[in-house]
Amino acid sequence: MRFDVLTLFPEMFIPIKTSILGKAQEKNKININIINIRDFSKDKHKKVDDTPYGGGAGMVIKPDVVYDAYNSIEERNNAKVIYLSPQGKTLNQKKVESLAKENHLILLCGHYEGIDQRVLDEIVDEEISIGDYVLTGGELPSMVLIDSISRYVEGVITKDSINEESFSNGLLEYPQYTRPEIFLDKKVPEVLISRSPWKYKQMEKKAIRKYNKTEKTRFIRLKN
Ligand code: 21W
Repeated sequence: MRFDVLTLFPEMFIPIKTSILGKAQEKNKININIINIRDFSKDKHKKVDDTPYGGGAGMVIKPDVVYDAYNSIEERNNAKVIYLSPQGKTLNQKKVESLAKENHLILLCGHYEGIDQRVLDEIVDEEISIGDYVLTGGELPSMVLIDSISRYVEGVITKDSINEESFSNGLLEYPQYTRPEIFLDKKVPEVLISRSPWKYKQMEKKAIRKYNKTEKTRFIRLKN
């Protein structure tokens, strides 16, 4: 999977060089290319925005600069262009899974009061939001997209980890325990130490049935 990110703040993407996404890039399972929109300004002061027609507060990113940044990406014809915007459709696991089937995604990050509509109409295929709260820009949302999609790319995480969450729709979780057996007078649930995987599976199945019926129980409760 290849990701090209168009942004005015390339330094914000340093974190995705680490951990699982860092490893995935080293192993060439995913390729993340950050493009600084400002590099395509023709202005001597590297200006990328201007005041909005019709007035109002803030600035609008100029269409030609974004268009030139987009056109600098080679082999862009088979790529899907996603504009991260609060007006977009809210991301969910189903959407993540379907986007993971693409080969090449171009992620356009907005800022300020937005990007001139004409270049959006020209290059954007899809508009995505990550939830109903206001952020300062599309950078964190684009990293959320890269992170969630990359999990589905062959070789990034184990198949067990993907299946664990697909079977449960990502909503059903159970509490986890490790040593020590007693912490602050609290004992690990007996069923987990009694080495009775059968008994545990029964409880798990019961919890899943309950979850499917009510869609409320998101935690398997273990009795002590
Ligand atoms: C916040 C951009 C508010 C635009 C017309 C006139 C990307 C985001 C963002 C931001 C506005 C996402 C306006 C969840 C988010 C993002 C920055 C409103 C004002 N329009 N998902 N004035 N939340 N946020 N524009 O904030 O770019 S995906």
